[in-house]
Amino acid sequence: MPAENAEIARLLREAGDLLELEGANPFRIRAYRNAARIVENHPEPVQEVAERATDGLTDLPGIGDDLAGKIREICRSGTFPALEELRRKIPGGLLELLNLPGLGPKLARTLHDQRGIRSLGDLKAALDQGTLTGIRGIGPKTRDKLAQAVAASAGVERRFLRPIAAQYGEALLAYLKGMRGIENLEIAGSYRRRKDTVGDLDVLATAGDAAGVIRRFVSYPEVAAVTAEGTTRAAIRLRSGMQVDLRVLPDESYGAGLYYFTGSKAHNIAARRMAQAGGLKLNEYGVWRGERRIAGRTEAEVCKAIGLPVIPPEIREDRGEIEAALKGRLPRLVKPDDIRGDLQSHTTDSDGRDTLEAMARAAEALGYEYLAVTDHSPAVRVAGGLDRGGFRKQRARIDRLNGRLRKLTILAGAEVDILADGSLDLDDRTLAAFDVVVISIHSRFTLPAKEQTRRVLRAIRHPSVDIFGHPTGRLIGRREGAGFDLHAVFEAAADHGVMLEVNAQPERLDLDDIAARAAIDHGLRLVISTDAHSTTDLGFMRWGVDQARRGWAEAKNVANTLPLARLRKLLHGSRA
Ligand code: DGT
Ligand code: CA
Ligand code: CA
Ligand code: ZN
Repeated sequence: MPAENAEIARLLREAGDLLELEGANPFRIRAYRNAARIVENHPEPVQEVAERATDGLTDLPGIGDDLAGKIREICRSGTFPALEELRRKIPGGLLELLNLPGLGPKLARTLHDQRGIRSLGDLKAALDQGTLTGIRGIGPKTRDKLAQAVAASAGVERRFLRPIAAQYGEALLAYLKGMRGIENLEIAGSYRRRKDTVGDLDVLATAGDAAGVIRRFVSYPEVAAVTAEGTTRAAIRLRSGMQVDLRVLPDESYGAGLYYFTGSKAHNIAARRMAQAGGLKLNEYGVWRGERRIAGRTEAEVCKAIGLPVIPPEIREDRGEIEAALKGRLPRLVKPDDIRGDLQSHTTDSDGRDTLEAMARAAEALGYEYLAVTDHSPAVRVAGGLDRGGFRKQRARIDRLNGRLRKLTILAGAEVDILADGSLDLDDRTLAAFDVVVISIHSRFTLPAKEQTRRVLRAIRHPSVDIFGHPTGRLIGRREGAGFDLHAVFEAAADHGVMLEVNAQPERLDLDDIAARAAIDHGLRLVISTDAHSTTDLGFMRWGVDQARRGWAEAKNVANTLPLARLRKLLHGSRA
């Protein structure tokens, strides 16, 4: 069994977190986290890289001999000695505390050293009993914040970003496929609906030998616990914490089971109501007229029996898709093949990890017609933002590079910060000279809604702006987005010809599905951009396309499906 990249990354990250709790050297901590990110985003299994050549791993950016050794050790044994030592030294419950918003390693260490708090449960008890008084650095405000965080965490289930779920899910499917006699095999649920986060995986299979499939499933080497085991269904928890449900279905029910377990629950209820109106019963075993099953083998057959075309799983959310289907008005959702270029990317000139030239070659290799290079403006100091002189020099290099490139055109752009008062972080003449201007928020996410709205509206009205990038600024599971009035902003964007981005970074996917659809309903055009900070990040496009599909986006709603000449006209038009 190869170790998945996500699993290797998880262990490296855990080591980084534990080191941070220990108060270790920040450079060591960062080295682990960088390595985790590199491994996680690497397009091929890192284990294969390691096996191919002795220096394969150290060729990856940020991975030296030491980390390479640890990764090889993970591939071999599922862990590495330094991590095991850290785990022995530091209680695992402390890691759980770090997941609370506002609770950093320093505070976690104080809680541990001063009051022996080793877990979320300990913290809860200490708060309840009021024993967190009299600790230096922990005043009433901090206690309130902790109490809120603990209360909020109670109802929160753990969800996985879709690409991480994909790595665990695909590896499990590959393992199950190794069994002879498996026929159909698919992951249904939110995963098949391509939702941005996945609560658990719902695996469906058909096979002559159901008991054999169950046996193989519960013996998967990555299993941490078997939580249910029956004759046709079982459930496991993987070492990563991912839960997986398995159902082995009879052939004649596979389509009905697939339809049912793909969901969503709300869609199922609406579909069942439709079936009932036609005198039929719909459940996970089939479509029934009285006692007789009239469909069930394939999803297409099931849908046809209840009078529906097959609705793309991405939009099965009971948000009007059944009505649209009945009227023959289902959207023709945008596809990865429709994408002709990427409209947000970064290079080593600001905080990207690859050079302008390398980014251009990688975009060309993807078959793109254009790539907008949009390095940061000066306000994002940690990102090494460029000033007007920096952008001017970069422009000259882009012009020379465009002279040499055969198929690809680099569009000279910038990702310009929206400052606190809604003004932009570059002067008007500099802004007017770009081919494409993306604006975005990188600070002050918590302004009151009214102020935040005023700020964004002012930025959108600037005549040089083309695209509002990762509009809310949310980071899934880590940061709520900025709370502005989305509809007021959409209206202003429509008035000023500003396009809205669906940022394809797995942690952002911002706009989300609902907001993307609202933008389209406001007559806005979307762009799907990777916001790549390296050549491999350009591969994030598929996650952005999935999110746009969940927002009912067709190719015509997405600007970067246009050929370059038409895109240029559109960008030029927005400057009018
Ligand atoms: P998740 O796992 O939270 O990301 O979301 P899902 O949609 O994968 O939900 P899950 O795993 O609880 O259930 C998988 C599918 O099974 C769900 O999308 C629809 C179906 N399902 C589950 N419970 C019910 C139910 O009570 N009624 C109906 N009609 N369908 C259900
Ligand atoms: Ca699920
Ligand atoms: Ca489930
Ligand atoms: Zn950046």
